[in-house]
Amino acid sequence: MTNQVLKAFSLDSAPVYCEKYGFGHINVTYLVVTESGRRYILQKINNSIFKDVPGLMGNIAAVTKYLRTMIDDPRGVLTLVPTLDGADFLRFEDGSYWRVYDFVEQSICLQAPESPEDFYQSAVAFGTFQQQLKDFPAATLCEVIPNFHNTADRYRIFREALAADVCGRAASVQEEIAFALEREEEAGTLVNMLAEGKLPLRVTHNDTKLNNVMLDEVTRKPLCVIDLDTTMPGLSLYDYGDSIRFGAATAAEDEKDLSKVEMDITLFETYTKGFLSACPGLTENEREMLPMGAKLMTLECGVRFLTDYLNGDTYFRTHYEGQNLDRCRTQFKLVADMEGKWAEMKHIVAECSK
Ligand code: ADP
Ligand code: GN1
Ligand code: MG
Repeated sequence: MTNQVLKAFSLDSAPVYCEKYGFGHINVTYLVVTESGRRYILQKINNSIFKDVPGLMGNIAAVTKYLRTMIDDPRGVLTLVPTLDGADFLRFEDGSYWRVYDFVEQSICLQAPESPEDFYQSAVAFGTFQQQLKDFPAATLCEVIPNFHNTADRYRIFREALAADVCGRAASVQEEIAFALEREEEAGTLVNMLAEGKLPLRVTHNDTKLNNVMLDEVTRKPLCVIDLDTTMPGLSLYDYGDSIRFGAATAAEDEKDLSKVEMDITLFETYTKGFLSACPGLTENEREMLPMGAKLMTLECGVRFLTDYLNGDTYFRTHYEGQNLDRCRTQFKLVADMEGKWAEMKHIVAECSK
């Protein structure tokens, strides 16, 4: 099918290679190589998760066009390859949605930092992304997934899954359920502050995993931020927090041996420095809430993995039975670890804010 799909796009020459690529949990990504040797990324957009694909693609087209005016290196922003009809995406005859990007060449994409400097540079990348979009007209973006990082609402959905228990899995995960419920009261902290006008609404990426940033393979400095599907109005703390959740962890998101899973406080400090240096305009409240951003994004992600486990693994792509439960457990271990390091996290943020 990908052959048929590729025919609809304005590639430089005929495709000679097309294979699955990368480690995303949501879309299906392919690496495409054409006769000339040029490389592209083809993606089948997950339209059961993203209900409004034209709206989503409108966001990506607008944001990438805006960012392009601010950069010199063409690799500094994702470049959509149009269809032969000049559209930004294709709706294929079977109802599936597809898009093509130029491959970001001479780049690296990491699943875990290979050095603190790599992690620092990813912080600079996400901080810069937010800084560059500070005057972007946020109201023109559609809310791709409503309440995406509304942690309180994620709990509501979790409670529904728990009550339905469609797979009969709840009984076997009582410990995880209790862990989540013990922290439910905190879930509304950031959304409440937003509602009270104590935190500003910004244009944010909302999925700031380390593998959503490309670094130059030679300089290891940031090239661009990718995976723009969830770019929409949000809180700076979502972007900061999700990066800590994923990149400051000492083990993979689905590590089974929880003794290996910690939040590395040195990496926490490294990221905080990089993010604040690239994004100096954060308000005092935003800076003060950075540790809470890290904790709530991690807790929320754990709750989402647990919800998906209860629902029978219908949202996140899994490669083995129980992977979502493993993912949930690493997130909860990280939350517990952050709670133990809370005073230190606060201290680091205060020092980096001086
Ligand atoms: P998902 O939403 O499923 O995570 P991504 O857009 O993050 O999908 O793509 C998955 C992976 O494909 C990325 O982590 C990265 O390794 C690779 N990738 C995506 N876009 C590009 C690109 N334009 N150039 C090079 N690699 C890319
Ligand atoms: C998904 O698309 P990907 O794999 O970068 C998810 C994020 C989660 C992440 C957990 C649209 O991100 O919200 O934090 O998995 N994206 C969506 O690894 O739900
Ligand atoms: Mg991704």
